[in-house]
Amino acid sequence: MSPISLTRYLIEEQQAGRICADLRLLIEVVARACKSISIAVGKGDLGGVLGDAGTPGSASINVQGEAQKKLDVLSNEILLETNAWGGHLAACASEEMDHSQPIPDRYPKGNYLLVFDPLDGSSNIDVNVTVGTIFSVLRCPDGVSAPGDEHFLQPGTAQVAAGYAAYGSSTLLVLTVGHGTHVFTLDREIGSFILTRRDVRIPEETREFAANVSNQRHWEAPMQRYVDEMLAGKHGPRGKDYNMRWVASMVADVHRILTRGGIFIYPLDAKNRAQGGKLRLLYEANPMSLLVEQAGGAASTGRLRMLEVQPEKLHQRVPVFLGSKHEVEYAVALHRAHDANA
Ligand code: P6P
Repeated sequence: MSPISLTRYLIEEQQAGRICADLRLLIEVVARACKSISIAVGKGDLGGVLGDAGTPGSASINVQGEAQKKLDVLSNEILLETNAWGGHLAACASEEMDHSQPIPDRYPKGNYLLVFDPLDGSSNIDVNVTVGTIFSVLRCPDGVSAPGDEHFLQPGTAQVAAGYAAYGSSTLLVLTVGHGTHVFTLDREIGSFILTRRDVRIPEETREFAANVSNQRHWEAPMQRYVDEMLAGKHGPRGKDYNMRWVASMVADVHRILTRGGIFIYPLDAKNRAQGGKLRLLYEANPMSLLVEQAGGAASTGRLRMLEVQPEKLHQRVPVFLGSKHEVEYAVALHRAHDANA
């Protein structure tokens, strides 16, 4: 059978009545932007786009308080420009922008909101480690012609599509429109994303965890216990040896989990407690959680199903536990037991 391109997959989803033409167009445009970002990332030093944005001695700092990389800024610009004129969006929001940005009045507006992390894991760019783009699609509320930040504050269950592009040894687009999670690989010779894994399933059990364990002393007690138990191996309470991986690029860690199972944890810790966590809800945790749930996994803040969190701020941060269902359930149970005895 001839390869199925992203375009053909989306047309078949539209013909099956699972998505509309506007959403199909929006996803195609985001995929096109990701191809452009992949080319920019792939040039590395030759493209003059590595290193920090801003000028020597005057770094460019984003709303997160993080030093922006040149590729953060470039990726954000690519996503905004590519999505401006198509007529399928009402507004965009980004990790790299303080506030959401309406589609310019000179262009037609659509019924969707797009929120993204244009280049997640960008601290890894200068050391040539996989980075990615994470995106989430929401409906613009009916009757809202000039959406603002408050219209993006929808729970993860409201997402109509979510995905990421991974700029690694190959460039991948991993996508859900609410009917399974699917992997597309960029064929650079024809410039198309080709369906390479349909309906990914995450094993319910795992022996692999992803955590920045250097933060363990700052975690809440149940999470310190959780990781200690795994480190104790087969002679410990869990009765099995675990492996650990931490790329410090969520896209890379989540893709490994979608591919072979595992659990990704970024617990609340003393350093980030005031902000509510490290990872952002709207454009990291929610899209990744929808992809993981659509692949048979689970995603939680440790105390609440991630997709049911009601956002209160555009750049809200949350603790994240996602991946193999039974492993996430165990971590959640430790939180519940801790809270019950508090
Ligand atoms: P740490 C990247 O900055 C990011 O937002 C995620 O991609 C990644 O999982 C996490 O932060 C890494 O955090 O504290 O280990 O650098």
